Amino acid sequence: MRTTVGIVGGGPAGLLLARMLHRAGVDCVVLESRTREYVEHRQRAGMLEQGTVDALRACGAADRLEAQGLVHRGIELRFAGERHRIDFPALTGGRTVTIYAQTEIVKDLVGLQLAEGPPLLFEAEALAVEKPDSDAPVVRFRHEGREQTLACDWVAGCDGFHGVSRRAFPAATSRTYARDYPYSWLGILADVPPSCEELIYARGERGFALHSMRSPSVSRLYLQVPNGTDAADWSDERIWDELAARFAIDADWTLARGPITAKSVTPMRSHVHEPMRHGRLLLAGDAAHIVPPTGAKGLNLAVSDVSVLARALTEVHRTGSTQLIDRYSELCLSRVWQATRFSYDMTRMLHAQPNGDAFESRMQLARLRRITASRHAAAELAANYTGPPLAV
Ligand code: RFL
Ligand code: PHB
Repeated sequence: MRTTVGIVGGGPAGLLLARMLHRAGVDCVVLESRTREYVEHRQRAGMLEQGTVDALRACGAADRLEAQGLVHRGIELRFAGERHRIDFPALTGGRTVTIYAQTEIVKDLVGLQLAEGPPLLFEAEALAVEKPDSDAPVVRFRHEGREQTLACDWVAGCDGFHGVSRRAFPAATSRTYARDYPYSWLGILADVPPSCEELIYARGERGFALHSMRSPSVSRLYLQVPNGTDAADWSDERIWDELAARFAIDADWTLARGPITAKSVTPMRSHVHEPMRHGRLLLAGDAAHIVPPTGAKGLNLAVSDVSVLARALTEVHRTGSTQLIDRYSELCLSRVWQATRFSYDMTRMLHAQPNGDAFESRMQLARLRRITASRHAAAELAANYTGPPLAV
């Protein structure tokens, strides 16, 4: 098999890149190791920056998002028994965010790609990206029980944190910056209308909690738990009791409970791989960087990477100019590091320290007080949360 751009991974990054390239008339093929069923039901992100919504709209993949997405104009911060609203449009000159599940974005993109192309192969596991520093890189993959090769002009490594693309970078010229956090998130989906209109980020001595949602009838909630926690040790009743305790304020407020339909534990890490390009191999999304979910940046960064990448590959294909592709890594990494910083700050400001560090706890409260007392500090949070405009 041969194509212009071989895309490894059919998550949001790979699928959106394929959609963008296809509309620009650039040939590509997507190889996805899992089944369609699996990728369409993997529970993950839910908060989309305006730039992400715009990018999906620009490539004709936002019909359902526009009909069903929930536009949010703020978030609530809870701490010390108080609630404080951060008003995004007022603080950012009109920016909002949209709640629409990653599962639905993936379903929309898979549906479009299977109907209109380009080729999307499920259960096609890339084994290695070979000769990335030549003019003719190759992806070796296993599909339908046999090993095959995809010869390409360019390879986009969109295969997530555990993918194989990153391994094709030479250790001597690349580097990973990483930070693990001493806590994880236990996430649940529940068939119950959300108890709030906007997301609630709650900080307290019992630990962090987040109330998000998927639709007017489905809630998504998260609890800070110790690393190594087994979701099976948390009964539904224990989860609801703990959530209710963490969201409690010095006023009447009730958390509605309902049947829990999914439960999983996610570790928290920051991870940035530099550079994002080696020869004709370009990384995008979680393959290049991971952020803790507190800032809700992971999916949004994946979309901003592929927006730059699609533009750069289209330029090379149409005009032969490598001007943009030569700046790919630099353009993406400046946004990546800002999102990494923001996610790190949000994470550290809101999670209880497992060792009960009293000084750190006071620092968290001081940061939260600053944000809720100063319009400048609140505007800084709002600008980061809603995200900067896309680079290209
Ligand atoms: P993905 O989604 O991991 O997709 C990679 C794809 O590559 C496939 N693959 C391979 N295919 C072929 N050959 C191989 N050898 C392969 N190895 C892997 C995989 O099967 C998969 O289909 O990466 P991508 O596309 O870069 O997308 C990134 C996002 O999924 C991720 O950043 C977000 O989900 C992060 N995230 C959030 N991001 C937000 O912007 N807003 C949020 O509200 C938000 N909440 C979250 C999150 C992530 C979470 N978890 C579980 C990590 C909440 C959670 C709990
Ligand atoms: C989600 O809806 O899954 C979500 C929202 C905001 C976050 C993290 C996850 O910060």
